[in-house]
Parts: sequence; C-alpha cells; structure tokens
Amino acid sequence: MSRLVIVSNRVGPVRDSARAGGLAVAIVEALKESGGLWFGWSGEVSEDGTHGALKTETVGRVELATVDFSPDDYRLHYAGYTNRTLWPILHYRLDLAEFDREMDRAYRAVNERFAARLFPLLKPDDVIWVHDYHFLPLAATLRAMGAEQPIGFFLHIPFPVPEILTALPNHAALVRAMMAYDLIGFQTERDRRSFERYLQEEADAVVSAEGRVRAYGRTVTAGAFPVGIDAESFARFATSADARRQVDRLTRMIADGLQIIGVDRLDYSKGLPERFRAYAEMLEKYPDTRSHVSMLQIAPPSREELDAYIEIRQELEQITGNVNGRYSSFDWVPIRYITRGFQRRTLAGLYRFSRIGLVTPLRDGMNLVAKEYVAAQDSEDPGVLVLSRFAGAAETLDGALIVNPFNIEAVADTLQRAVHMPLDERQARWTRLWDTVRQHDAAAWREAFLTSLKSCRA
Ligand code: ADQ
Repeated sequence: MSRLVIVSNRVGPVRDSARAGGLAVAIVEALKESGGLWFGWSGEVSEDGTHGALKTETVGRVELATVDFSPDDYRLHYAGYTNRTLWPILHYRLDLAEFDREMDRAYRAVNERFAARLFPLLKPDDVIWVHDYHFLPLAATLRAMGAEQPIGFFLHIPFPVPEILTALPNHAALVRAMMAYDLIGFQTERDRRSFERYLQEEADAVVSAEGRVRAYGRTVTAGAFPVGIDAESFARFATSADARRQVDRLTRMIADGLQIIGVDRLDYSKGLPERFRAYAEMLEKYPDTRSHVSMLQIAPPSREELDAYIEIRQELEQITGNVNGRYSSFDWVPIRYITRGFQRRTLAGLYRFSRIGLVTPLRDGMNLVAKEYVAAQDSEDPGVLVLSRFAGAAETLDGALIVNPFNIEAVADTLQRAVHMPLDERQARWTRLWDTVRQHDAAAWREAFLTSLKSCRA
C-alpha cells in the first residue's frame, strides 16, 4: 500500500480529538490507515524560518514534519498574500483584496522553499495530497525538482468565477501552475465549473466528458468532492455527559424560550453583521418573538492583525449593544455574543439545544457548522437549519431553508417561519438532511478523493 503524504498549512492536532475539527480528524484517519507523513508550517515564527531545522514527531503510524516561517514569510506570505490577496479574492471580495508584488513574490518563494524541504522526504510510491490556497503552486515546484508521484489538490474555499479571478494580477501564472496537479478537487460543482470556464476562456482548454481538462500542455482531472464531517461521532458528542450538561443549563436558563445559534470563525465571509441585522429585523417585524426567541452567536476571533477583522469585530459589538439596549427586558437578553472557543462536546450540546441553526455566510467553500448542527439534533424534536445559498453546503443539503443572506428582510421572514415550523415538517426536513450528512461524511470524502487521485494514473 502506498504511503500517503498530506501537505497543509497547519499540521495536527493528532492526539487531542476533543478539540480537533472534522477536517483534522478526517486527515488523521486517512494517515493512520495507510501510514503517512503530514507536512506543513509549525505555527512558529523564527529567524531561520523555512531554512531552520525540520521539526519531526511520530504519533503511531503518523509522522509529522514541520518548518517555521521567518518574520518576512509570516508578514508577506501568510498575513500577506494568502490572507490579504487570495482569501478575499476567492471569497468574491475584490473590495478587500490587496495586490502587492512583494507579497506575490513571497508566496511563490515560500512554496518553493516548502517544496525543497518536502522533496527529500518523498518516496517513489508516495501519493501526495495538498490542501488549500496556501499551496496552489506547490506541485509545479515539486515537478520541476523531479517529483513524479501522483499529486492531488483540494481547495477548501470557493473557486470564483473568471470575472473575479481575472482581477488577480498574476492569475494566469497561478492557474497554469495548478495544472501540475493530477487531480484538483473542489467543494461544489459550481466551483468546478468556474475553474473549467476559466480555462476555456483564458487558455482555450479542451474539456472531456470524464472531467479531464487539457490546457497549457497538461491534463488535469477536476471534480467536486463536497467535504463532510465525522457525522456519527459528532452525533454521539451531542448525547455525551458534557453536552447534556449544557442542554440542562440552557433549559433552566431559557425555560419556555427558543434559541437560534450561530457558530463561526470571526471572518467577513461569514456574514455576521447581516445575520445580526436579520435577527433584529425579526424582533422588530414579529413582536411575538420578543422575550421568546434569543440568539447565541459564538465567534472566536481569527487573523486579528488585519484591519478588516478588527472592523468587523467592532461592528458586531456595536450591533449587539444596540439590539440588546433596544429589546432586552429585565429577565431576557436577545443576543448573547461569545468570542471564545469550546470543546466539541460542549458545542454539540449547544447545537442540540438550539431550535434554529443560522448559517448565513456571504460566501463559503462548504461550511461544516451546517453539517454539525444537523448531526447534533434530537430525531424526536429536531431543529431547523437556515442556510445561505452561498455556502457550498447548500448545493447538497436538501431539507434546509435556503436564504439569500444579503436580503435581510427575507432572512427575518424565514426565521419567523422556522420558529413556527410544526414538528412533522421539522422531522421530515431533518431526516433528509441527516441522511445526506451521514452518507457523505469525512471518510466518504477522503475515500472518493484518494480513489480518484489513484485512478488518474491508471
Ligand atoms: P472555516 O472557514 O474555518 O473552514 P467551517 O467549515 O465552518 O469554516 O469550519 C469551522 C470549524 O470550526 C467547525 O468545525 C466548527 O465547529 C469549528 N468552530 C468554530 N467556532 C468554534 C468555537 N468557538 N469553538 C470550537 N469550535 C469552533 C474552511 C472553509 C469552509 C470549509 C472548511 C472545510 O472556509 O468553507 O467548510 O474549511 O473544508
């Protein structure tokens, strides 16, 4: 059996599954199965950066190998090109994207240095799976060094339509470099089509029926592989002692009220101000929801060094203050906004208690929170998932109430509909959702991707 090599920006955690997200778990499981190597950034910044000592650790059959960033790598590549250029562009936010040659050069240089550190660790029959936008040109560099192994790439975030992507000054070089992969996986058919259309319009690509695309003298297979969660274990988390404690506490606190829950990294792509406004609109338009339907928003800060993230945090604090000032009563607070992380079992309990899961990103590759919310529900009395049409999850999650997050009034109306949805409709919708989440779980996702990667060379 060939060894699996995973490359991703952040590596681990391998041991602490109580904290690990669905994706880290999926990756660890894949590595444990075939034995393997996980390579990426150590999370540390040091003067020697990528030139410093390789940090290695072995956990069971999984080897971890990481390198540091130098202060410039961190500033120009990580906090620069990946977070200030690629993240906004790939989330359709041309208004927030920064273009800077120095950042672009740093991104390519870090990819070259990562490839140079990885290459000597590779064995001839390895299968290499590279994750996410930090490493779009990695395979091209590995190939230039002589790597002949199958190399697959999975993009966790959206691939924008060519009208957006072509605003990126070096778009042609970037997409050309992606052609060095054998397989490119996207979250949705929509993303795959955008990639294909880009190549047709910009590089006269020839597309075959089996998803193979020929351009720039190379052929890649492009496919949609919607990422899943470890559904059965998440469902078990929701009935764990820890989760039950949360449910009991909330039941005592909220008694005859209903709770809407939102859980997101604090990021402008997640549509949080729009979500808070939609909730406030519901309170305004439907007075019966006041003192009855509260909202719990959990949003731990991320990328705090970027202005756009500081601004969104301030905006949320302001809206929360306004809404709570206007609608609170002496024994009821409309919005509870928490900015810290939780253990996954606790989170599962919070989802289970909540009658509505409100997942309204303006753009999202998939959105695992939507799937976790479904997995955590009680089949006897399930809640309602209200889901943005711009989350990748909307392409497959039949049973959710689909909304346009920009249309504040329509989201408010949908919330009101969810609040009053009868039990039989909630159960019918949830059953469809749970079937999908369980069937298309993390294991199915990685098997589909790896089978397809291996067959690219068959
Ligand atoms: P993210 O943008 O991070 O991921 P998402 O898919 O929602 O978005 O995953 C977030 C994860 O973090 C979930 O597992 C959630 O439970 C967890 N989380 C969030 N807040 C938490 C808190 N306070 N405490 C504990 N856990 C918390 C990127 C893309 C997505 C894509 C995923 C996977 O942006 O579109 O779905 O990768 O491919």
